[in-house]
Amino acid sequence: MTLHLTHWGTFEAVSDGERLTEVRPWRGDPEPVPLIDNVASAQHHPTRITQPHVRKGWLDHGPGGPGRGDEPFVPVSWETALDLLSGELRRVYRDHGAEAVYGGSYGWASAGRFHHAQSQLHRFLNCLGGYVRHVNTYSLGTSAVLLPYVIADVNELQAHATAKSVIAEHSELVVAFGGVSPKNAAVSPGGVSRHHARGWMSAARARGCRFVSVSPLRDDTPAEAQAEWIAPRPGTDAALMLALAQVLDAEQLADTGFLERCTVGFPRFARYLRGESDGVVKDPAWAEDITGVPAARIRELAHEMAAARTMVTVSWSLQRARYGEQPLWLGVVLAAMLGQIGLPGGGFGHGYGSTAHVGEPAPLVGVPRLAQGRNAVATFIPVARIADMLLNPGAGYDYDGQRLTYPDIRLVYWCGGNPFHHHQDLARLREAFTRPETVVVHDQFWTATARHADIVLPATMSIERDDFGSGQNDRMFFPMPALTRPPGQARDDYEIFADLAEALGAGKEFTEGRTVMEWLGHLYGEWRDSLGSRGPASIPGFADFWSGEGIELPVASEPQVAFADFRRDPDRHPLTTPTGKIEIFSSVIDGYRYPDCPGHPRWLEPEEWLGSVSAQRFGLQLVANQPKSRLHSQLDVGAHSQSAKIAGREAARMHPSDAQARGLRDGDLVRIFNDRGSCLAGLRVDDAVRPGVTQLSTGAWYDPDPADPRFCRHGNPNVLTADRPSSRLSQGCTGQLTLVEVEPYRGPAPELSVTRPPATA
Ligand code: PGD
Repeated sequence: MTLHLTHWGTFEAVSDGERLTEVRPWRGDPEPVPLIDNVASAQHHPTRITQPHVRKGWLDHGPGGPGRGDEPFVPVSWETALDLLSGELRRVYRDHGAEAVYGGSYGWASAGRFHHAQSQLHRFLNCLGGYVRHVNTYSLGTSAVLLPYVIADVNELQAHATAKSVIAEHSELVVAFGGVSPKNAAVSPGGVSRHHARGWMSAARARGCRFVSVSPLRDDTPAEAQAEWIAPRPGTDAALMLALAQVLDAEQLADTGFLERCTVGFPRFARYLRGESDGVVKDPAWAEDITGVPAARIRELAHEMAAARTMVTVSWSLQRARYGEQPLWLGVVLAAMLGQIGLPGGGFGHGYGSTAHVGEPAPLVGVPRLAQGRNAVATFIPVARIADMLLNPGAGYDYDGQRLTYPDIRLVYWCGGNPFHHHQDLARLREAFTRPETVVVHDQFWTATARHADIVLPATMSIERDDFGSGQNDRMFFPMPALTRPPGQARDDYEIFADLAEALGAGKEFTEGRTVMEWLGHLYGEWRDSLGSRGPASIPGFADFWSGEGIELPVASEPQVAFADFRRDPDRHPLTTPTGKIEIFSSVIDGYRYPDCPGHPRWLEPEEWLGSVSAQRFGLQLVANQPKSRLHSQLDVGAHSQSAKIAGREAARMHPSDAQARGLRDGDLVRIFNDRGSCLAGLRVDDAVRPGVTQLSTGAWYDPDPADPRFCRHGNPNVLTADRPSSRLSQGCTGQLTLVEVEPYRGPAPELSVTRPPATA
């Protein structure tokens, strides 16, 4: 049995050299998840890319967009593919410069530090002169910009979140806006060794801690928490939070001492709460109209929060929405008003159910990583502005207090991500993808992104290459020796870039003359030397590490309580915000004069919610959340992912009352639609979904109808979502919430093409 790390867990496997013949969860994992079943079952699927391909029109007529996504591919040899690609890179860098190359290449790729796909791509492009990069993520694009103004850098906040063990021991009440989802807490970038998604909640519950889960989906918090379920209209959490704050303020339940000592701007915010600035008191009756949550329950909840050691936690999903800054900021404000920030089990958390690593003890030392070199290009985009950039070269836009200009991109290079999974309004993205002269993709599978490229190069899966890995805030550092040979002609991204770099005269700079194994030994050795006495008691040499079962990294002896130092002495331990305090009003943000993100949090009415005019035509709020049966779009053809489909389509859930009103039954094939697009899905009728809501997770591979790319035959919700930013401040992705309508799909179900490779010529 050999160990292997993935973003969704660690497994032990037996292989016959070509395939995994036995896979079982790592014995150290207390809560293993079935997602590991996707790996072996997907490896040799017909959609695996096993040879380089070039789009026929590109091969025949040279660079240019028309036909991308429609035309067949021509299988070519590695020699031809690398010749064509190195020639094209040479042309674009020579004629248009590095500013014309988009190498942002967002995506989770695979676990493994050395073969991390973006690091490889960025290092390669830096050797050629640089590239236009992206900033922030689809996960946390809004938080990353807002939180440094309000409380802390988002990465610091996550890495040093109050430990789950501290919550289990001290919290009396956990109010979870967006829930504490066990499916999301099963994954973490870089990998998970021991899952702890449920155990800490059972322990807290056994001690008498209560959980309140505020979400349109009951199962956003696991059964172990025995949570009270409060289901406001989706997208209205800010109104609910304002009303909770209003009760605390009006009934003198707010901790004025903490507000004075540790925050700035409460008086200005209080004028808004009290209706002094706009004539509207944000009381529970006001919030009931917006949220649908009874005013009496809001009032009581505010009392309960004030009377208990309360953790206010906000999921990442809440900020992945229009005006997503507001509920996030209000989570901090509520926690500040309760005055418990910095106390064990109290305060504010962000993402306990959004990824495995939040609330885990932070290792005291990092693990090795491959240096990416220096990017000579300063131009960047906020990650979710990809379609805007490709469609509007030279146009200006706002971001985080700056006025920026979109570059004129001629070549797009993607490695380790799937924009035709992760971006919103896929028909618009498809249009945007016709603009560059050349699109290059390395992937393991014929994802929709690969199908919308010109040059497609087959990459190895992590089980097919030698690497080592460790997840964020994870204590284990594992060797990851290859488990099987790669199928067909698939190659490591590293080898592909090494050959291209050689052809372009940058071979030595890229490889530094090392093979993969030499790199692993070199990086490990450097890391081991750099640690000195900070490392684990005895760190083995590379040979012993490679043949061993992983190293346990040291963590602090005391579990973390976020902001404890700051609370103790805010002057000696100031925050990194502009004033060093928690900012309830931000004069810097106020100074930007963005109507969609003013100087203190507010209720801002989104374009698409159940109270808006559009809801008369599209009466259901689509929640496009993270899938349970796979990570994002990865290994969608794998056995576990496929087992959750209905007649091969992604499953959409809906409350029985909504199904009945539309004449729908469990198992029906349905059409979900709005003005942007439509998709098929299989229906699950389920009272765990709030009435007025339908839930369709992301990640079904986009399968556009040849006659209408706005129609996805498979169930990708991003044909429906809007490509609208959270605000001009953060320009974050807002894929979580969209208005739709659902009807029975009449007529024969169209055949899926996405489970077959594309046509070849
Ligand atoms: P993945 O499916 O993980 O999605 O978007 P992301 O692009 O990260 O894509 C990774 C791709 O990399 C896959 O195609 C995989 O095959 C490929 N790959 C894996 N390993 C390697 C490798 O070693 N080399 C190469 N060359 N390729 C590799 C995820 C993004 O989606 C995220 S993080 C979030 S949080 C967003 N969430 C939402 C949402 O809530 N709602 C909507 N509507 N949309 C979202 N999109 C976002």
